[in-house]
Amino acid sequence: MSKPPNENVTTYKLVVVGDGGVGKSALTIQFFQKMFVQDYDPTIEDSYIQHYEIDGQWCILDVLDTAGQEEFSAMREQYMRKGDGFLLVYSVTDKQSYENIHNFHTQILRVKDRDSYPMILVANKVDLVHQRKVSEDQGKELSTSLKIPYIETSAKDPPLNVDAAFQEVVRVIREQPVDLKERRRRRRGKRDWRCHIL
Ligand SMILES: Nc1nc2c(ncn2[C@@H]2O[C@H](COP(=O)(O)OP(=O)(O)OP(=O)(O)O)[C@@H](O)[C@H]2O)c(=O)[nH]1
Ligand SMILES: [Mg+2]
Repeated sequence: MSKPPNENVTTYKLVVVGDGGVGKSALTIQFFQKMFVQDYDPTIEDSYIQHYEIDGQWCILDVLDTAGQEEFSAMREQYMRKGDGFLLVYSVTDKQSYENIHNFHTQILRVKDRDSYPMILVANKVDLVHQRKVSEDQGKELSTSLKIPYIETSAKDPPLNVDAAFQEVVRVIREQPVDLKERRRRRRGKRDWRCHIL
């Protein structure tokens, strides 16, 4: 990997959403800190920022790890408004978390007032093969109906597709046409949430 450039680079605000316990924090921490968090400590809101090179282009990834627990759902609209791209995460061991993906998807489109928005569908915990309740076919079926890419991940060591999931959502954002105002905002890298500087 080459050195991060000194000049301004584009900032992408990524938001990790999904039900409580599906592994949003485990995926985010595996991506940023290269370690697996075994314990479940429900998140209120955490954020991480780091220079990152994707497809030979440097950017700043500003990732918000959100609360899945229902009691914090009032915060959703606010972070949805600020995200440039979303990882919609469910656990393959939890059918309800798969069914709830529709709600997150619909709410993001409503908040953004758009017919489509950069998102990917993340099927996590695929290492738990014996506890699996949602098949790969069901995952792909959902991703096709939502018209977003599908990826299977495991945040557990050795991780599977964790870096690939974050990279993929950036690719989807980069493929979108962006208006000039939005491009300037991303270049300024204005932050709206508190972060852990790594
Ligand atoms: N086996 C396995 N366990 C995982 C994986 N991802 C997360 N876990 C475990 O699942 C539990 C919940 O993970 P978290 O990352 O805290 O879940 P979360 O989605 O952040 O939950 P909230 O913060 O409440 O929304 C923890 O005990 C993790 O260790 C995975 O890919 N495989
Ligand atoms: Mg969490």
